[in-house]
Amino acid sequence: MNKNISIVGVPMDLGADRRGVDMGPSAIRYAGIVARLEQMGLNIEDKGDISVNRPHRYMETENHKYLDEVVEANAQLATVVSQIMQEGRFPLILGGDHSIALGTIAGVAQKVRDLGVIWFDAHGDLNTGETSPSGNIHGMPLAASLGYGHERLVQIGGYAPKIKPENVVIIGARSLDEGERELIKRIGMKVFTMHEVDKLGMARVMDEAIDHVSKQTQGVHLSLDLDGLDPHDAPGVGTPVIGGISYREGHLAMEMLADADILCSAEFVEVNPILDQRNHTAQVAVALMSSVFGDKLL
Ligand code: B3U
Ligand code: MN
Ligand code: MN
Repeated sequence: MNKNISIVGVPMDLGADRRGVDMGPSAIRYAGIVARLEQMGLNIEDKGDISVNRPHRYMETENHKYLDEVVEANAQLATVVSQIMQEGRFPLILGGDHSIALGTIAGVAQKVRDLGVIWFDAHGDLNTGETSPSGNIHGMPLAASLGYGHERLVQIGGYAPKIKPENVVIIGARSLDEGERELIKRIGMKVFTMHEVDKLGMARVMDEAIDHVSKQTQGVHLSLDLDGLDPHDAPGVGTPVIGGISYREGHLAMEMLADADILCSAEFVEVNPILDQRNHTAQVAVALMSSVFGDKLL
């Protein structure tokens, strides 16, 4: 496990078209992420936040809200993330809405050819401009990283595609749009919906998921959307969906990832302190991060 971690915040909410999630990085820092990881003996560098340009009026391009701004911020993020990788450090990215996965993955995949991805989410984030019911880019980053969608999203970082469908798993899905289901079937992607989590249990799901993403890859990126968890445990998210992963299952998943020692990068997204209860969701994010970096109960 890489003990040198570089934190980057991305105060982005334009991909969700809802205020508040831009304050996610502050909420997670306030919940004590740096001190917690330092207590575990890790070397932490906090690089501060990427600057996100806020337009003064609503903008939409072909069913993509705030396309220019989302592309701009993600191009910046990709550069920062690839520099961190180049220095041999582990990028830990704090969101911000899930559109920031575009930049994180663009930066990581530049350095790790054949990158695996574990995507915890209630949603698929596999929409394109054609299939999106909302025009919100936070519902599109996984599709664009696989090479589907608007050319400007697909080409962030200057190359495409970043990842192959056979190296990706989604865990916790329970709200997939019609176009997303079609894409999943067409490209044969592995999805552990809540049905599989209920039926097999999180331990078996994680065994299978880890096996799946690490077979033909040199490193694995963890993209964790807090709305993958149940809204009881993570209420501070913009699009909560009932019936999600419990706090305990989330911890088990993170601990199994730490034991497998396969991660090269991670991001924790969609924490919205405005919708939260006394910063609880940010505290949950910090607890999950400590588990994924190897915090042990004993
Ligand atoms: N699939 C819907 C809803 C959604 C996606 N991601 C979030 N919500 N957080 C969409 O708008 O693409
Ligand atoms: Mn998401
Ligand atoms: Mn989601």
